[in-house]
Amino acid sequence: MGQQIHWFPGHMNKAFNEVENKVKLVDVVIELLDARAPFSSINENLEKVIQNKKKLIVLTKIDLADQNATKEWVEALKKKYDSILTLDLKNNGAETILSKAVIALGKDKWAKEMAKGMKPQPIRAMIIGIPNVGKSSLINRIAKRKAAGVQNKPGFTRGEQWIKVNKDFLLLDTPGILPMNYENQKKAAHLALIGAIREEILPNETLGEMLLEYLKNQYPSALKDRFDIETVGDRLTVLNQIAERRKLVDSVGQNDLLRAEALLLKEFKDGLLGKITLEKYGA
Ligand SMILES: Nc1nc2c(ncn2[C@@H]2O[C@H](COP(=O)(O)OP(=O)(O)OP(=O)(O)O)[C@@H](O)[C@H]2O)c(=O)[nH]1
Ligand SMILES: [Mg+2]
Repeated sequence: MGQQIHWFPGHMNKAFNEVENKVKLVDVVIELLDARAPFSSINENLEKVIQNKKKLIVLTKIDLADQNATKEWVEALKKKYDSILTLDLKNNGAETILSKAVIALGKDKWAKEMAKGMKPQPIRAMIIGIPNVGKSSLINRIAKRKAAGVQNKPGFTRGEQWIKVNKDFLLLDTPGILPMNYENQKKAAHLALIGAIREEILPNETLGEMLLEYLKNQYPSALKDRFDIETVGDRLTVLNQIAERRKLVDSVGQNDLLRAEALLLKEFKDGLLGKITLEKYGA
């Protein structure tokens, strides 16, 4: 393929430094990972920065992911991180579940405070994650009907707004956006397929090829169910079939394969091809 992935060290460092600074303010870091590509959405570089913080991993968009694959990811991630949750933001219980997990991770801090004769202080947490992973959705969900920030109390950095989730749990109201893993093309492609990379760092042709190859091997019925394609042939054959089924015709009356490919990618991203996970644990 040979495409070069553009790398912007300046931007990356700036985004990373911002997260690094904010992490200093909290006890618990909540990192969101897209359940369709957990491996590519995790930022390994951050591990060094947050060594002494508790880490809670939340798999998001589980409604779009393959349930069995998600279960396997949860089991695997449990071994590596302090706590793992899957959150369905359409479910009312999300706030309570998150709160319980955060407070459980803060118990050590409380023990230390009490040992020093202090009154246990609320656990402070922040949400981090790559673009489009659901950070704002989760914060909005939690912030709903909550009192305004508590920034006027001593000990809080000016300009930082905290959402008082309950008496034991304060959440920083702005998430940390993590730079993405561009270090290899496969990860970048997965991030583009799930919509975490907006710029066209990889051409649709490359993404279409990868997606079709993956579906053929892992989810052969997805194209049948959506586009009535019985056997998955090569990319151009499939694109022609999609163009025909959806009546996508270009200005000279030919099947419009560019639009067919864009449509395929969009429908995958929107979950219309079914519940599909691009990365299986251990695969
Ligand atoms: N299907 C589904 N969509 C979700 C879920 N959570 C968030 N979304 C959608 O994903 C998109 C991105 O969500 P945001 O909450 O804006 O993500 P973000 O991490 O704040 O994104 P940036 O601010 O761009 O970094 C929105 O269209 C949400 O509606 C989920 O659990 N399932
Ligand atoms: Mg956001």
